[in-house]
Amino acid sequence: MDSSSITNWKASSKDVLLLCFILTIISSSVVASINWSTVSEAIISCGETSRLYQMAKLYLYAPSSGLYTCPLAMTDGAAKTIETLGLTHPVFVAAYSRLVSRDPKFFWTSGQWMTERQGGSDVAGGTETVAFPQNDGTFRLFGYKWFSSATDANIALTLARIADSQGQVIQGTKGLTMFYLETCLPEGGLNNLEMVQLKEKLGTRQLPTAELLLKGTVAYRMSEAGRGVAEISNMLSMTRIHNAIAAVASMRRILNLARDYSFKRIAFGKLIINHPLHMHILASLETEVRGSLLFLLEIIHWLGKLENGKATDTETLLFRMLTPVLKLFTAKQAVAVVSEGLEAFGGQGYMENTGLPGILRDVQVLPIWEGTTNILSLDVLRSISRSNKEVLKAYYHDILERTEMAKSIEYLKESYAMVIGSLNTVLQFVQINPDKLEVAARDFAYSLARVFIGALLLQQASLPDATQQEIIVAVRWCYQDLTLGIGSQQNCYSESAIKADIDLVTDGYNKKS
Ligand code: UCC
Repeated sequence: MDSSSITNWKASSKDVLLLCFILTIISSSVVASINWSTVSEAIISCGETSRLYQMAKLYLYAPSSGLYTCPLAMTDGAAKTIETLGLTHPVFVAAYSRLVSRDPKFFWTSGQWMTERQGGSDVAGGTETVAFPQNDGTFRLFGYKWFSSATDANIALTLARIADSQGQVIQGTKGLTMFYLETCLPEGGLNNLEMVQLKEKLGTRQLPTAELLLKGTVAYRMSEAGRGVAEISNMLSMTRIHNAIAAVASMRRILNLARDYSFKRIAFGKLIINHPLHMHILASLETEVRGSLLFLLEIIHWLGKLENGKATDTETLLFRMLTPVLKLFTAKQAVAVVSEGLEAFGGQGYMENTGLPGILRDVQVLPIWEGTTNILSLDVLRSISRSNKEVLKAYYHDILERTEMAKSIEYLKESYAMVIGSLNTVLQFVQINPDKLEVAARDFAYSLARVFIGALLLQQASLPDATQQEIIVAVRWCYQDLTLGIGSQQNCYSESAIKADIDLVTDGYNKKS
């Protein structure tokens, strides 16, 4: 990225001060492998840690942003896509300069219009929008976009099928091409599109999401014809990381509120901070949040390294496999942690005037958009097969390396054994059961996440200056079943078990009605 990018900004003394502030706030939960003393130096040279700085700010901002982090995520993804594809057409160059601008008057945000009426996961099966080539090299798009978040964005990246001279299109993934469009025309007015209706959503209501009718919208081709899905994955990978930031930040917000409340609320004659059961639950949430934050920061660290040409082959492979794991794991965890967090307020957690229910409503979108849990679990399998399983070897060695020190520390030995035992179980499962991987994909992805977080926590707890709390968190994390019993429940994934699943789900259901 060049130095004008939002991700590789030029640091001012104010920025460095802000960074120190940020690091103070998150210092109890930083990634062990990051040498923080070099961070401010690296920022000034816009190096591999600039992504950490960007994401640390977003992490702090997200819970109070009124969902503005959603357009920021897509803007980041659009800039990254233009840059990765090396697009030099003046339209893209001009847009890029706006997307990465720090001048509010010049800055543009981007949307991402991928979902149509036929559905969102199976993009190739759902996309009906047709792009008609024009003599000036542009295209006119005709179609219906069913879920366009941050509809007030200045531009959008979208998918469509290019029509040939007879108006015919190619179906399936190979017929999809990625396009760039501006929502308003230079001369004013909407770009031949109609906002049919704003969506009524469970949460994220601060964020306008609309159904849009494209009626000849002027657009520019961004990808090679037929490479739309593959190329828009650049954007998806970024927005999935942003999704994880929102997830971890929401967990931290509710937990900090619950902790504060426990110092104010008196029940059964004492502050609830003094009730061991209540503390036990908050401590388990604290463990979840710290583990997730480490996972998030590690992925972001790799992202920065990748963008600066500093990532090793192992890190490149792991980044591809663990980005969907991060998204799916933290999103689901956010719903569970925020729900539990609300309970820590008793009835107040259910009252709209506390502002707490909105946090739960908002996090419920995180497992749904940007790839549902199942879709991302399958993406994990895709990344494994694309690498000929090399990524699993990388994962194995990475975990051995991270946990090396813990092996010989007396109070971490048991946790170390848990992580390594679980690691072996997960990898053996892949070797022994290639035919069961699809149905087990979600359990498998969770196991990858839990084992990896265990390794990160152990790595942190092994450092000479590890705090008592970091050691406690590592031990607690590793005490749980990190593999969800994947090794012992192979029968749950067999063909007869799949049939039994259908029988169970359809039991009592009248298929004819
Ligand atoms: O929901 C939305 C609302 C926007 C709100 C924004 C919020 C931002 C976050 C805010 C934080 C606060 S937008 C819609 C989101 N939709 C999705 O995420 C789509 C979910 N579905 C999938 O991801 C599916 O796995 C599909 C669409 C990719 C599957 O499609 P296909 O056609 O079956 O895909 P293929 O054939 O497996 O892959 C086509 C190509 C392959 O490359 P080549 O052709 O070179 O072999 C794949 O390797 O795409 C490549 N590919 C990827 N590459 C697919 N997925 C990836 C990936 N994750 N990374 C790299």
